[in-house]
Amino acid sequence: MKRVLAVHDISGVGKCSLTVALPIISALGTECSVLPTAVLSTHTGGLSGYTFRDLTEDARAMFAHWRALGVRFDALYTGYICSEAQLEAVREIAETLRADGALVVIDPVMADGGRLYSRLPAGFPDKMRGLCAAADIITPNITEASLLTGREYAGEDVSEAQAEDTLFALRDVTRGAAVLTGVRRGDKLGAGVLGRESARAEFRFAPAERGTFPGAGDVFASVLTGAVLRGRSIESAVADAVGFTAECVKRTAAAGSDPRFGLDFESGLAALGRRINDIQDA
Ligand code: PXL
Repeated sequence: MKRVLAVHDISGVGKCSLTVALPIISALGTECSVLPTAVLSTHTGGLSGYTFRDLTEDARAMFAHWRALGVRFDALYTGYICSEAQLEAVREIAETLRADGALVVIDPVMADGGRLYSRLPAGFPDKMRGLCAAADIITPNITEASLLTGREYAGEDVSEAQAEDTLFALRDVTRGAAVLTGVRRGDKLGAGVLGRESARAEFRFAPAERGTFPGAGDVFASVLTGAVLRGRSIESAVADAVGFTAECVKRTAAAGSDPRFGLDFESGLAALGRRINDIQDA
């Protein structure tokens, strides 16, 4: 079985980060080891009064212990990182694992809706660009893409042509493939992907719901990572991730639950696991 090292926070309530990555990657048949970046009572998106324990000091020591034990990782998958010092430690870990031949997936979680997440310092996007340079796959949303490429943020409504331009600019930020999330087409929402050697971007869309859904980006990137590790092409994995995330959003909206507390991904997990695992067996 392959093993991925997931580097995200634990938000105790409000399904995102590790509470999403662990079950999804496990359901897709890959061992998910974790390096928690911070422990919070809830995520910081639209919920106030959360507790926050920064685990920056633990990152290097945890990784050093695993090296001493001879633990091997087939992939690194990073998300919410909470300080510039932690970004630097994670960048070193990414370089080390990459030299070992691991797949490096960087979700540059730092901003949405045109704004940097609260608590993150102004210099964060520049340093995040350094981490993306070590990636095989990066998965920014439109705001994060503008921060990484230095292109102006002009709102969430981007044409496919603009999204393709952005994907080409993003590919200069990484050594790998670029995936852009949150791309709209009419009343649909999806993602674009530009493979390392591709001459053209490809897009996948699914019906969208109104409103914002914290944690949706983590669901998307976790499915993408799990699917690629099971041997799916990046384009197929993007299609899997768009389809699954849209189903979760639809269920959550239909249930009328408060979206700040996360997506109903659990109800779809068994079917997702069967689909990806069956394709492997076929
Ligand atoms: O889902 C992204 C995310 C992850 N972790 C924390 C967050 C957010 C988004 O707000 O606050 C702690």
